[in-house]
Amino acid sequence: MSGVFITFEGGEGVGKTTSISFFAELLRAAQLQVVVTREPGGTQLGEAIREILLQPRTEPVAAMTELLLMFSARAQHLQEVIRPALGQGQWVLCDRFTDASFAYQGGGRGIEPAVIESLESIVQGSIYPDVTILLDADVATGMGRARGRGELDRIEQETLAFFERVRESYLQRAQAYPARFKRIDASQPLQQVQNHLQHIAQELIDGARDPG
Ligand code: T5A
Repeated sequence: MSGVFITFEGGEGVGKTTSISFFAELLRAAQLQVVVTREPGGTQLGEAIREILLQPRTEPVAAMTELLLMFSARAQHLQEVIRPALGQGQWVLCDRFTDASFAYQGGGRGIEPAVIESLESIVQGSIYPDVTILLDADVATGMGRARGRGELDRIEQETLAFFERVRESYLQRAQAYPARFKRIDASQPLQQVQNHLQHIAQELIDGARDPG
């Protein structure tokens, strides 16, 4: 694997989609080959699973069902998109990955981290993100932005306490893996978030050009 795998994480409405397209443009301007993708989704099958997962439903969805659907979509995504792109030396920018499973299904729904770690190892093999950009904002700020976009999906309809647990899990993971995580205060104005992203992109571009 010679490419670079970068994931963007954070709670609802923190600005991942906005940030990922800005970041992709910075890398493309440096003549790098970039693939932008997302989870759940990124393949035809994965997008179909995404719809099942996010559509509001009358029946309660079991936490384990939710987790397994996330990993089903991920298995397809790894096989069809992520592994081949990394193998060709491309930079893969992914809007959410397995840290989201630890935060939402682990922290949010209460599934034991060891269960998620087992699936992570079975599904991903040796593929782990090189860098994870955590856009962190207080829950009210993120949910306010998410609400501004219209109707809330099934997961967005969860309680504030759920999203507080999600945020806490992300922050704990950032602490546990300080070399991989880069935390950005996403409650700042967009220009400041983008300045920080620019700094991170430049460091990565310089590192790739001069690995020694
Ligand atoms: N999920 C996912 C799991 O539970 N487990 C898993 O394993 C995985 C992979 C879908 C859901 O799936 C769950 C988590 C999610 O609930 P999603 O669609 O990626 O995942 O999640 P969302 O958080 O809903 O993504 P969004 O696209 O809705 O939000 P973004 O991308 O974080 O925010 P964005 O960029 O669309 O910005 C929202 C608004 O805020 C503005 C933007 O212009 C936009 O209008 N904005 C700012 N405004 C002011 N200041 C800033 N700094 C701003 N940044 C953005």
